[in-house]
Amino acid sequence: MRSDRTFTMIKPDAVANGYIGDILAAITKGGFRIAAMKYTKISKEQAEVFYEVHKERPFYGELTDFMSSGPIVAAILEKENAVADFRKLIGATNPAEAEEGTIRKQFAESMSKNAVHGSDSDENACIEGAFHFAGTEMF
Ligand code: IDP
Repeated sequence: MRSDRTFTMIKPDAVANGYIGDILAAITKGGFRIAAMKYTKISKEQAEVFYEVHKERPFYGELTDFMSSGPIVAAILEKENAVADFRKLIGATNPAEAEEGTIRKQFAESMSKNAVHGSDSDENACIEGAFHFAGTEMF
């Protein structure tokens, strides 16, 4: 995947709370073009693979249970400087510390149920995008 793309998920809490439309609007207003998108659900096993880097962290079980607990929206987003600009748009991991106007400040419930995922590097954006999408599903 190119360096002008990042990967996101609207997490199960935000989907259950009815925020898909609001979050997609914020993403579009933030200047991102949707290159790929799907409404889907991941299994506990898939969540464990996706979040393998956090395997040793105390919240790994909670995180993978949560991410497999309900449907998500997965998407690949395109914009110059996509990874860094999207991390700025979503705000800090803990919504209590996120800046006003950020997606997590507006829509997240807690540190674990924090509404959205955003890749933290070009390399991870590429790996995470390929986890969810075939080349023929990216436009
Ligand atoms: P990020 O999503 O802002 O990049 P990471 O540190 O990579 O944050 O953590 C991945 C995800 O794991 C977070 O988005 C959040 O859902 C969850 N998480 C992180 N820290 C905690 C914690 O201390 N307790 C529970 N869940 C956490």
